[in-house]
Amino acid sequence: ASEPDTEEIPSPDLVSEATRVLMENWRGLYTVPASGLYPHQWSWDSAFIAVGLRHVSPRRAQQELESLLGAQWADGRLPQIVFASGRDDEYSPGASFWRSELIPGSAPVPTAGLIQPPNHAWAALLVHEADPEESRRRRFLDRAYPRLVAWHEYLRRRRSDEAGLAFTVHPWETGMDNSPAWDAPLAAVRGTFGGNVPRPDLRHADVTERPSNAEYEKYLSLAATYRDAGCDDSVAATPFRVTDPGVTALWIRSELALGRIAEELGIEADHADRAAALTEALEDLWDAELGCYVPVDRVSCEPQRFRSITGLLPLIVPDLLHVDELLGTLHGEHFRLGRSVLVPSFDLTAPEFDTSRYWRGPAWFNTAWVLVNGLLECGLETEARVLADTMGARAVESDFAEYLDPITGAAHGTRRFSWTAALSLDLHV
Ligand code: 2M8
Repeated sequence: ASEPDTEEIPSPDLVSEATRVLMENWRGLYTVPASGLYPHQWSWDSAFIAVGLRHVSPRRAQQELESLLGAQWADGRLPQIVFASGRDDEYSPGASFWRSELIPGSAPVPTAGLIQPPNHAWAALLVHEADPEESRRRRFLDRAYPRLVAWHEYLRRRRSDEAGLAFTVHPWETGMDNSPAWDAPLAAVRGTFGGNVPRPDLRHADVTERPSNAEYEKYLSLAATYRDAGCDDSVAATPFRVTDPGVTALWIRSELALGRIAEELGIEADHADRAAALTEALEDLWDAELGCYVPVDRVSCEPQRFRSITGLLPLIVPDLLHVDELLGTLHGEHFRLGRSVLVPSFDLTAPEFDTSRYWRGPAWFNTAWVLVNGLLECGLETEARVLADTMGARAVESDFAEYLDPITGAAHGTRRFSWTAALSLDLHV
């Protein structure tokens, strides 16, 4: 008798519906994270979106990254947000807050001055691999490579501490805005924004799901301080300064991707050495007792000793020293891989854990996608497949929710969210 055929057949619903979400959110040269709540182009969203878009249209996926790279600053930074014109009232802080045109060396288009995690070179390589012929014909990598190198150079020269690890100067830069890991560094920030906190986001999302007004006061005050220093890292006295394992892990993965891109272009470069040095430095963030990597507050010099999703993302780093312990943490009671929905963004057993408030517990599709790649890196193909399949099923069932309750699977945040669609699609074609 022949073996039962257990091969996964991609669900037609997922592929066609995810594609539809990506088409709805496409704005001609880039994709918004979601219409309504996020009306501009976001940096790490764009890279994640390009990873999915490459299966629908390799050309659009290239354009997605090219439009972000086109907003690069003279110092190499890729901005957190590239603002669409005429939408200033729809999102805060917008172009009229940043006034980036007044800052020397800013982009030719209005942008925020902050950054987001560096997943772009990784995405560029994946986009190239989807259709190398089209990529070569359009000289995609030839044009992207120098800009991606300049981006990493910005992190290395302007944003690195003595150990060589990049620091973030705002919770928004980590991509995990209100993670409990930022509570203490944020509490130590003294500035406020005077109580006048515009919250257009609350027109599109429930107040219990978004960061609080008190947090927004600090966010705006920190952003204003950085802006008023001309976003100049050599003079900005940033009261928030955090080294983050997730940011570091994505940087390493992207540095390795740059190495592959350089090879494709026949360029000799030392990306592998850089990645190795970063991998070594990452070990400074290891917390043996918690069994995961932890962020460090560079102002107080205190490690932020929580088990949060950012501390698991190093699973994507090849030759990681503590891979077995990290897998133990992912499977154990704090994250319950396979028994919770996707992977919670924060320790299920911690008092700070919240099932529905943004980055304080809910399960996100981008971090699940990173961990699928992490499990693959560890050779755990079956587990990676199970997590990928759950992502696909949950994405469709939740109408591509921004995030989920990690215990019940209830949908939260906005719907028809681009990276939910893109990354679920990526794992099912
Ligand atoms: C969220 O962050 C923005 C600020 O950048 C916000 O709260 O308004 C985060 O989930 C971030 O990771 C994401 O890039 C952004 C857009 O999807 O939304």
